[in-house]
Amino acid sequence: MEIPDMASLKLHSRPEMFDFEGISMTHFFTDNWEEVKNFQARPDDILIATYPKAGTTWVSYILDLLYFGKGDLERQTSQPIYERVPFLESCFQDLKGTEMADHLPTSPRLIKTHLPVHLVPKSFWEQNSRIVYVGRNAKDNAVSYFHFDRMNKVQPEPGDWNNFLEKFMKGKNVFGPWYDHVSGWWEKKQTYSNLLYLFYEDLVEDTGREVERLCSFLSLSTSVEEREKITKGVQFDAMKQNNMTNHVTIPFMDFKISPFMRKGKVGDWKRHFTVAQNEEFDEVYKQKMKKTTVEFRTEI
Ligand code: PPS
Repeated sequence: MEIPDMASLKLHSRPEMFDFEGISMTHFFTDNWEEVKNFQARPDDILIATYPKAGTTWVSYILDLLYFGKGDLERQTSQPIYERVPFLESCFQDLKGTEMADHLPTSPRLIKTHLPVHLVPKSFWEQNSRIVYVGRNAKDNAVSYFHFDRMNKVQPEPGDWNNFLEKFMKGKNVFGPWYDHVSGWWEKKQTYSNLLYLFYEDLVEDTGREVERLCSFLSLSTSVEEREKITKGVQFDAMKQNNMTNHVTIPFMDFKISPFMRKGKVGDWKRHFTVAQNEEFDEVYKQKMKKTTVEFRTEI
């Protein structure tokens, strides 16, 4: 079977959002739902799970380099990261994440998902696959998601910043409420030992330390030199310059509006939130997060 090329896709109209299994979704992530639900995970699969804009691409690239960075130059220079690490539930015309994953020649397979924990295909749990979750503080996550929805023509119109923030606080974004996502996965970690929960803020603070943490979780004996090389290669500026990781090849993203590799910072929210917005956000946050023990840093 021939997998279509992302660059050939013609998708120009913004989708509607609707309720699906308790969260807001667009058809791009539900059209292939039977295949997603019945996806056959393997014991050596590594699932990279995140709320959108929490550092998916960053951790995908780190894992790709850890496993396949040595030797396969062709992979590193001509295969975009979204092909190396398929987006499980995505269905852009004939380009389906499940089929891309099924056709991956590599072992382990690295697979990306934005699904909340309760919607993850059950075979991942049955196979005891390893999962790396990345969480990012709500304020920076919201800002990043806002700019993404502005530039990505297959996302719903974000409206203006105030409008978007109201929607975010109500949990009406694609893939549902941030609050439930980060806390649902956090609860899962208490009972499922093959889950590593990383924080975007920790990655920014000390990427090398987090790469080491990943190696230890995955039982990889990557040398110090190799880890240092990888840590350098995955810094924001390097990934922004790298056409295999900066998403320039995706035709429905308008980089004139905002680049995919936008800021890569902790605390950029301060340039977006007004004092009033911040106060309201903190109030809502307290309510929504009162039952969970997961904690985020909004500055480092
Ligand atoms: S997506 O579309 O959901 O897969 O996006 P995702 O990759 O999860 O998140 C994109 C944001 O992550 C930032 N990013 C990085 N920050 C720091 N260092 C590195 N290396 C890095 N790589 C990606 C990216 O810039 C987006 O955040 P913002 O705040 O918009 O810049």
